[in-house]
Amino acid sequence: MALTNNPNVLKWLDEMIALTTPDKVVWIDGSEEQLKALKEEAIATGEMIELNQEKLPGCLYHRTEPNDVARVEDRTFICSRNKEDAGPTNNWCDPKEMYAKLTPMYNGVMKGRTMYVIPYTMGPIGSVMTKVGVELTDSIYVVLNMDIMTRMGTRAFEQLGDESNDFVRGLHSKANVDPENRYIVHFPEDNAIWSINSAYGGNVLLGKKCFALRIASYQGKNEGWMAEHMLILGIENPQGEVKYITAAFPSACGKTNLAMLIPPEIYKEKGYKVWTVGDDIAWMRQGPDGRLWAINPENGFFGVAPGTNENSNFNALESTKKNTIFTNVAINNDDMTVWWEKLDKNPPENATEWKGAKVNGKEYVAEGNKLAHPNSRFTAPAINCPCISDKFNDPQGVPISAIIFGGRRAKTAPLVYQARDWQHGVFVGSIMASETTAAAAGAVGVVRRDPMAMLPFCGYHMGDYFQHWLDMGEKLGENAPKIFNVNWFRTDDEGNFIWPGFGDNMRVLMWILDRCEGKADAVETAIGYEPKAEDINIEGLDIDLEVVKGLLDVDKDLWKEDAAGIEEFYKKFGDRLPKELKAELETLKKNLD
Ligand code: GTP
Ligand code: SPV
Ligand code: MN
Repeated sequence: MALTNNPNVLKWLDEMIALTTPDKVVWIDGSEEQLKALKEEAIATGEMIELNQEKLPGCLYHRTEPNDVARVEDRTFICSRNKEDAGPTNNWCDPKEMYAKLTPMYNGVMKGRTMYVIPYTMGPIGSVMTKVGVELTDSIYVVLNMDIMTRMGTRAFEQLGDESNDFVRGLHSKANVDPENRYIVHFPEDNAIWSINSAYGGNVLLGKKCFALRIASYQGKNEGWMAEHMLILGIENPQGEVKYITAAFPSACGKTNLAMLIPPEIYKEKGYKVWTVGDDIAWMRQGPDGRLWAINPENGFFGVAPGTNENSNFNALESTKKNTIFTNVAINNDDMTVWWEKLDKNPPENATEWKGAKVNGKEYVAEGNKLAHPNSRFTAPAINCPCISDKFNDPQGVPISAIIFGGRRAKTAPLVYQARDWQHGVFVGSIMASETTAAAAGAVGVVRRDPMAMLPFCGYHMGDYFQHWLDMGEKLGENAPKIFNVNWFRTDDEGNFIWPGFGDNMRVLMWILDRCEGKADAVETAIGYEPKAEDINIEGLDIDLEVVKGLLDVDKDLWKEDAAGIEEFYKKFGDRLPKELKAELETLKKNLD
């Protein structure tokens, strides 16, 4: 039984059924009974493993192919009609050519399988910011993840209505999970996403990176709003006032952790609290009051498991205690619970590592192996999070006071600095660089430019994207959030992180908020405003003022090297690089002399 009368949905669905020829088509209404039956089926076929239902109620385990454990940037395409519209940072192919190449691969691909029709929204039901997607997939794992990550089911068709054509068409088949024929393809002008031969997270949960960033960034440019790779958090002061901040860090660089941080004792005892609105994606637009407002389009967290523990991210760990799907972590066979690196110091002896081999976990780890894949993840419902914001489902979203950029830099970038104004802030975001992580296939630890943490996610020409940022600043005027840059990852000569990070990052956020309220001083440096070292509160930490001074140090030689790298990077954008950014680069070079 069709769940909608919308002719645009029905016509497209008919075409996709004719192409992929599934044995059966199942409409996902989102009901408890339907989800329960799907879980049982996935457990029966071995696609999912049931975990200890006393210790981890409602939790399931899933393992992907070893060649299919992360996003694949070299197989991700933006197929705009004009090559220039995809820009120099995206893989491009002519849409006609790409459809012609993929169509035979989808031809009959669901024969012998069931097609699940998943209606979902990105954003709270009823918000003017919310958008609808429909994903067709042959994977129960996708259905169960989409249930956690989005608002899924009949209510999404209600949001769409019977006439609208404004929905993103997602077609996914795991096919044979063949890495040589894996494609993650976006057709921004058709509102369409085709994903094939993967069964992993960001490649197949099409509401997330594919829609909510790549397609949505393109829509945002055309419609005057922004789709960003940003967490959203609220900081409540002892008077009960909450200020909201967004932060863009590249994949596996600390968004989930910052979004859920637990304030250090010195702030907790005064009554400060942190509330999570989102941990990965923010959609932002100017509100009726002129300020910038943000919603989190997602409904759950697809978070990095390794490194998550009671001390580093208590709230994330708590979020995974029920109704969570674990992907590519290790299993403790004694009690069917899960384990990953740094969860605790006791790898299970009777373990199954992420590829599925039974091992003695203690010995295995002692020999230098990893029990969980470095990009293993949990999919946890946002409502599980102890510090979820009461504005999480608010259709208005939250007003943003500050925007933070940041990456993983062993050197060069200081602990924190503030942009002189919005235009300079856009420059600061555009020159972001970060060491690559396991979140994408390929080398790890290589510094690359990743503007606004959007390099793998911007669905159009990045020069136009910079211009869109400048235009938004123009529109926001005096109401524009203040822009900052942070770096938690500076290392000493032995390669150890100098800054304690995690909850202690609150100390930096407090300076940022004070700056927004005109309550803190700053020193002007070649790269922007920095705090006076004594204005970063280090009470209760075992680092001293000298260490903070070191973390704030701007090494002009390193920055000159960086400026040369930026100049090289900017050349890619040709005449689509806004002249304002070129001017900012000249100012930086002058300041460094
Ligand atoms: P995506 O989900 O891939 O977009 O990543 P994310 O930005 O949400 O990253 P996440 O918060 O999951 O952090 C990734 C890794 O960085 C984890 O292993 C964390 O333990 C580690 N990490 C996070 N914050 C800090 C920090 O302040 N300092 C240090 N040293 N490590 C951190
Ligand atoms: C990221 O890589 O930035 C993620 C995980 O948040 S994925 O959904 O796989 O893209
Ligand atoms: Mn991400």
